[in-house]
Amino acid sequence: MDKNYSGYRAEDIQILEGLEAVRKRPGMYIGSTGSRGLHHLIFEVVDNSIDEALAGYCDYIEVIIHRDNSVTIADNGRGIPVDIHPQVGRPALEVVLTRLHAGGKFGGAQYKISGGLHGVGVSVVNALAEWMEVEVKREGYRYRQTFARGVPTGDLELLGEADETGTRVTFKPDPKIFEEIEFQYDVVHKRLRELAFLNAGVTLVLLDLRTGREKVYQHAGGIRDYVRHLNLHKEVLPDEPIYMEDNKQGVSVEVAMQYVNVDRELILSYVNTIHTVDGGTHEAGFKAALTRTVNDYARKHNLIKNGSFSGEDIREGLTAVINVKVPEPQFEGQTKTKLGNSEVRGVLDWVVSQLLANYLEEHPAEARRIIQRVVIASRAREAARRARELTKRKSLLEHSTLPGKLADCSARDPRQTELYLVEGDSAGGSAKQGRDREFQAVLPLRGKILNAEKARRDKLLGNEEIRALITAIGTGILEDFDLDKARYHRIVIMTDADVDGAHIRTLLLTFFYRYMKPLIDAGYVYIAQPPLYKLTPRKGKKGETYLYSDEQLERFFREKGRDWNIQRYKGLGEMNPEQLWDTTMNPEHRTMLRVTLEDALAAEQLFSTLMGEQVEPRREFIQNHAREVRNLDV
Ligand code: 0RA
Repeated sequence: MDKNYSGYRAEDIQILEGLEAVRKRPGMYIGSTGSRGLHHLIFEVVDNSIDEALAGYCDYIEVIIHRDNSVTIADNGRGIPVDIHPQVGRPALEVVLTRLHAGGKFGGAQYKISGGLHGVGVSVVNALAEWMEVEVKREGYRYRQTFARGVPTGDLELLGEADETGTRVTFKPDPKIFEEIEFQYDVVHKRLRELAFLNAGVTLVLLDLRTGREKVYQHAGGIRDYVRHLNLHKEVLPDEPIYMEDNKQGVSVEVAMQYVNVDRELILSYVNTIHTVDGGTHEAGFKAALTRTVNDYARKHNLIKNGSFSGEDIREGLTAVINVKVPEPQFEGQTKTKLGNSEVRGVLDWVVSQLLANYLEEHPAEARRIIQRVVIASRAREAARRARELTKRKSLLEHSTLPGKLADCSARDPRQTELYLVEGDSAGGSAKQGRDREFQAVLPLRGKILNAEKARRDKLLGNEEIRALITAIGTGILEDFDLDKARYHRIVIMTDADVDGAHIRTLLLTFFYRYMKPLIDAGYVYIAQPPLYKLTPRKGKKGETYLYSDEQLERFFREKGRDWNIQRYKGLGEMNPEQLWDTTMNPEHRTMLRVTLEDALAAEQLFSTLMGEQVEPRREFIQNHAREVRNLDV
């Protein structure tokens, strides 16, 4: 292995320093050494394959998670070049894999995925991998080179002939760098599905050899399919999403939109396949054009009497996906998820104004129904405003006393405090006893909390559990929502690992999504991770172990043998207060999942399916999930 390597030159020392920097401060390159950073390794390589697709050379990408948590990413792109790099005097592949930012220098793709944490280059992945193997098929031949922690363990080898082209990267994350090296199927699944929506015509495949799960993602309809997917099982308007596509000033623009019969607005925007969570100039341009164009149309056809519709009224119930490709994106904000390029605002404004006006003129029936929907939204908002003024805001949302069931904490700085939402009074009791009263508050919630789908605002606010929840959190809801009034910056949903627990979690997430969405955007909502198993040694030794997933259990037995008694926790109530503290609430030992907008959205969609007005999908769902839904009491 090492003996094949031809030794150092001045060049190599510089390279090592580069990759050494990556290993010393990995967070600077991939954000973190936790689960996010770990998964970023896969996505970084996949982004390179997507770049090949954007350049028009690749339509198939496969991700394989192996049993040892190594991963293969294979594509049918052009393959990483292997010719000798003129300045460096080494094969281009080796240069790309061992030098920071070397990838971009080779040109090719017009819209290289770069910015934020993306586009740091495969060399960063190589530096953070215990080992890596890269295989390339190109210009009739097959090549291979291997690396360990970013350093070549041999020269580029010629393996034989090849008809096709492509790149296959396999690597194992370095346990010396990452806190955990277990990839999560769900995280990879979500990103690949998203990429398939954003890149119509590219087939992505996920194969998890640890479980045998396999999934193929392919969406000929692109972001139109994305919008259909987001609106699944809801009443939609128009029947087919409105689709706009154009290219101006080197910026490619794609927008799909459709209304649903739910109050919320959902705009997902992407720049070079990166989800711009905080929006930016592309979203601003889209919104400006949408408001102006709908108002212009309504005026021209006498559908509005006087004044104009507000942007909020026009966007109520709207689902839109914006997908732009920008040659040199500038990302702003703390999380680098806001597009800054000012020229993009004008491009979106122009494209959407033109194409949406065309659509409305060519589809008068649909246009009329959309305006009708906007009129209703605008009347409802006006009525709600008057009602609020009438009651002089003396309502429950202000100055009301904290609910009696809330066991509050003593600290008052919301940045330090957390609120546990616990299912049932018995688990609530354990949590109250087990918590740290200084900064942890507990609010027990009863089983059937609410039906946020059918219950509209007034009824919802009449529900006692919901009122307790709203007052405890302190922010108010909907247009009265004020993030600064949040009494806790961590709101933790803690439910049993069974069907009822999943049900309550879905209900709560749906509620947060629809009525307190900024709370999710701010990253304040979490899901507690209580253990599934407790293991105690059989032979009177002490030391118990808690395990949090079936995979962990399987691995534990592989590594530590079977000499343990297993207790499967059916509910939080089975844990005494100390155990609950040790395993689930103590910040030093616990893991919590931070809820993303996507998680909340998925919950809301599940909820729509189960509780929505469309009967057929609900029946289908319940038939397909008969076992899990058996206990569901909705
Ligand atoms: C450098 C230059 C070119 C392609 C790539 C790298 C490349 C990297 C990866 C990583 C995974 N899959 C990949 N596919 C390609 C341009 C190649 C050319 O101009 O022919």
